[in-house]
Amino acid sequence: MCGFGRPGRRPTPACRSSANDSMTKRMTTAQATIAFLKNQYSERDGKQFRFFEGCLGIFGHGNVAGLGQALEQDHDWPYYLVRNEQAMVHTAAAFAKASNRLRTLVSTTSIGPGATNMVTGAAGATINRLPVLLLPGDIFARRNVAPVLQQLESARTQDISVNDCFQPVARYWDRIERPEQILTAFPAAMQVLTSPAETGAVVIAMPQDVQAEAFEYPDGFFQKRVWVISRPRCDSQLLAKATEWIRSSQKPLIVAGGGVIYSEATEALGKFASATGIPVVETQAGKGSLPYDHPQALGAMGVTGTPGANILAREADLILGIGTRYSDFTSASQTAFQNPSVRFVNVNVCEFDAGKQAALPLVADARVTIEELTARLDGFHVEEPYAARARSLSQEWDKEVDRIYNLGWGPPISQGEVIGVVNEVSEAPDVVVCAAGSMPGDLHKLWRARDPKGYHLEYGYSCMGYEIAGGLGVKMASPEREVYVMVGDGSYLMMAQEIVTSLQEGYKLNIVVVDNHGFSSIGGLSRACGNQGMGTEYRYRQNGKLDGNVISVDFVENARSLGACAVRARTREDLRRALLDARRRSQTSVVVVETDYAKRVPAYESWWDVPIAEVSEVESVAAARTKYVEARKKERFF
Ligand SMILES: Cc1ncc(C[n+]2csc(CCOP(=O)(O)OP(=O)(O)O)c2C)c(N)n1
Ligand SMILES: [Mg+2]
Repeated sequence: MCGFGRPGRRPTPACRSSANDSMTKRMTTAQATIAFLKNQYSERDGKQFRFFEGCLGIFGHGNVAGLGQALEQDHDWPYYLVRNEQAMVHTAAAFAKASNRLRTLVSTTSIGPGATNMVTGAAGATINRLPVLLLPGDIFARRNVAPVLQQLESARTQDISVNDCFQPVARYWDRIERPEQILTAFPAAMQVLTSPAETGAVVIAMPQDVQAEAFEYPDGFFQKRVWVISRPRCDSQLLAKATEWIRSSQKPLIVAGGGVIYSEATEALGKFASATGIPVVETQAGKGSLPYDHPQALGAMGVTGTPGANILAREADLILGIGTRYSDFTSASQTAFQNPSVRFVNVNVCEFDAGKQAALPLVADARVTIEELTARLDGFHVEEPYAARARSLSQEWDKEVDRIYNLGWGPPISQGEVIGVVNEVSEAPDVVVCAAGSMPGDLHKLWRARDPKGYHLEYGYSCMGYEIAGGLGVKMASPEREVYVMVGDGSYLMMAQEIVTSLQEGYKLNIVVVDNHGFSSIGGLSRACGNQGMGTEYRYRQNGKLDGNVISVDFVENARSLGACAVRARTREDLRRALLDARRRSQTSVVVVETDYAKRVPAYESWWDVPIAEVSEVESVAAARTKYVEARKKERFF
């Protein structure tokens, strides 16, 4: 392969074939990048997918003449112009999540601010274990014209740019200083992106000059390559031991995480739970693992969990954690599992997660392991009193959801009722999307999931602004489903601009803006910590304080100005009607509903560690501290 190992960067045009006779093609780094990416495929269970369905981007001088040129001359690979680089990464991550990580989108930016705008999105993707490929432009490798526009200068080194900010939030990070480096960088990137255990944000910084440089690339680089996503099986001795542990348990409980859904193990889990009678609770990422009315389903667990799930977790003597990272919201800051002799068995493709909670680690794919456990546990069933207890807790919860859905509060109505109306108007295959504020907790508890892909919460990073951008990614991945984006007024004000992209591309979203004039979530938290909610409501400054009149933002006019169809709903009936109208429409629609800031869904049988000031002259803070110190005593080490 001509050009390899040569000190010079430009092979001679005559050099067309290598010693083993493979042909080469003279292309720019950017052209070769696009040609490579288009030909990558994933495969699982015999089904193949084009791994990169297209490229999202915003051009600037750092990519327009390189990647921009390559994308423009290529007509059979979609390019999507978006409005904000952070949003673009959320869109790509949501697309990947909705596709069970079998497909994703590429993101290209200019250098400088365009690039660093993606850092938040990259962190979100990595934390949520979602594959996204980011190609930020970078400063000249040639260096002679430095400092270029938007370059970070350093007196210490010339080998630095703002793209180094991506290092801690990327699962693979690289910078292409010579055109031939992509021959090794991109295959390595693909390896990480398609590994269920390793995946996350992959960042390949592309210096502006190198993007435009040409090289004799070997044809082999552009041939179709299929990355098989396997279903690894675990060590058989550990599996035998896990079986023994489960058989000898009195109160086993399954914690279903995102891995159950990504592995498409939901059906297998349903059968396993039916056969063994073991109750199932779900994390945010795992919600939808079972339909809400499955006999063994106890719904959400942890800080935002249902009473039944949290009571059973507290008492369980064996936790079978499948595809979960055990975030503090799941473990209730390590207070969830109080049985002194509780043991953990973790099924996880990722060794790092499998070992958490001092568990017996079954490092393996969720689906095949559930199937193997089902076979090995043949004849095992939890005892009837335990099964009956789980059943009755589940029935009680169902009544509580009905109560909250039909509260008859206001107007302004309660957030629980808004969730009820959206749940009732939406159909089984539809998707609800949310990320930050008070809604994720309420949705986790209250949403009646009917389809494994129907509940899309970004709660690893809980990033305000993910909602609309993420909704767009979900719709791009599943255009046949109606997508319901639930967004708080705070999140909407942070990032609503992808409404324009949704209209541009004809990807219809149903957006519900829940307007409570501020941060109901953080306001509630502030008060729970003994404070008075300073800085958590949108109010005018008055006498030096932010406690004047409510700032009313006209979200209807705002959404209309972006081109969406928008209406206001005051009552539950208004909301239902508006959502039914939106369903019939083909273009993005926004329904704005005012809710009562203070009418919250309670927490049930759980706790979250948010440290309270150890010393304070404020009585309520001191009181909160006393309670906090007491509650912390329940935190356990495993
Ligand atoms: C990017 C980002 N900044 C800050 C936060 C911290 N935070 C979590 S919820 C929240 C308020 C959200 O307000 P809104 O969207 O109106 O939802 P509400 O709390 O009213 O339900 C804030 C500031 C965050 N999660 N993400
Ligand atoms: Mg709000």
